[in-house]
Amino acid sequence: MRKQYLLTDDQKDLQLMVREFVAKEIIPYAAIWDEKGEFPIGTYRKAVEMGLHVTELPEKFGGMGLNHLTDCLIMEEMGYGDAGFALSIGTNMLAYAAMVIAGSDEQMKIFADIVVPGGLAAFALTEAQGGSDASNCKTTAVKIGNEYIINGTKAFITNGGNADVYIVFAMTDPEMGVRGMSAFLVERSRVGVSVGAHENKMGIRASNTSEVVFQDVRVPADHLLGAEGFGFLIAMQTLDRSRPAGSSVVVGLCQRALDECVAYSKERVVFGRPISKHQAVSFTMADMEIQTEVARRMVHYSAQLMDNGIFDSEVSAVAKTFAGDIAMKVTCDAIQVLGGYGYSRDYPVEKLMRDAKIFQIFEGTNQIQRIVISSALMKAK
Ligand code: COS
Repeated sequence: MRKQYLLTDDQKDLQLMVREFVAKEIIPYAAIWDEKGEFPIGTYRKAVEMGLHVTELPEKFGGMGLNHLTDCLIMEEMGYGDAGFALSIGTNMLAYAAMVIAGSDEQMKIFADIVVPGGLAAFALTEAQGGSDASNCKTTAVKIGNEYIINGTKAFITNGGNADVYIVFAMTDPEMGVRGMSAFLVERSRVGVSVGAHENKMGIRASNTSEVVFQDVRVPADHLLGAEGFGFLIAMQTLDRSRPAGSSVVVGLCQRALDECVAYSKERVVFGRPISKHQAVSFTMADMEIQTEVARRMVHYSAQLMDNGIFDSEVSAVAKTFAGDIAMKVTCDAIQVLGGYGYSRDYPVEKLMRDAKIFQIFEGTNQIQRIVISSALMKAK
């Protein structure tokens, strides 16, 4: 249900503008990007011209200054076209979220001066041995004089290979565990920053996911975000804030799966009737609609809470988990509706299923989200 009763006229206009962009610049090319496994930098530049890469960045820094809900609307439209592209562009705002939490105006300016003209940002938290265990961080940052020297390797970093600026999490005091982690703004141009292996992924293949290596990278002390020891908190709060926008991408993906099914089911005739007239198919699509719409409402609710200054990890985790889990069901059902054609790469739905899977894994697996949710249940009075 793409009915948007409660949106403002500005939000509806923006939504339409992005929908047209997606129809013209993304949908016709998504299968090619998927095949090649390459980020389409030319399309990114077109999105940059529209400011879609800096949706939430305040206008005073050159961004669009949109709120979380409006960002979610844009991300849903992008996800409708290609989840990999949507996630790459959205990762700019994931990195920005860390800046909002802990960055100074001077640091924000450094970030904006790189990203606004068309740079890409990345959020470099995950390490090979860490994954869900985010505090298991081996990257170190040692302060010498007025500089930090960063050493370590980050893994599975979205935009890792083509980012121009990274938010890097490193241990400034490894003895202190989660309280020994700090966050840094690191420009790609610094000596010692290099890109490691590129992941050859099952889905979201238009997004670049790579290792990033930091070898004796010197950054000025004023590139520390917030204070030493607050890195883990910054990381967790950033993910709380970014999960609704990420989940919007998969809501868009589910909507696409449903629209493909509706169109196909009206054309495909079996036993003398279009398959849309068979309840086995129409009820499947009704269930897809119910799940997609409930996910959308949950995601919008979590964004609206943030727009009202309420940052609730549990709400964010519920939205992320529900959207990611139903996406697997919705996209598998879409393949079933299209039958053999759904399983074929000549039709777009098998890609949607491959793209959907990551939403149960990244930004904290859905098992980790259940830790967050169940911990909130135990704490509730
Ligand atoms: N907001 C604020 N504080 C938070 C927080 C949040 N969302 N999550 C944790 N904290 C605080 C805790 O309150 C705790 O502080 P105190 O010791 O003062 O009570 C501290 O951080 C450590 O928390 P905890 O003991 O729960 O840490 P764990 O190492 O057990 O890990 C999980 C907690 C599993 C929730 C965390 O590691 C996580 O979210 N992992 C997933 C990482 C992830 O999303 N990776 C994707 C990377 S980017 S795509």
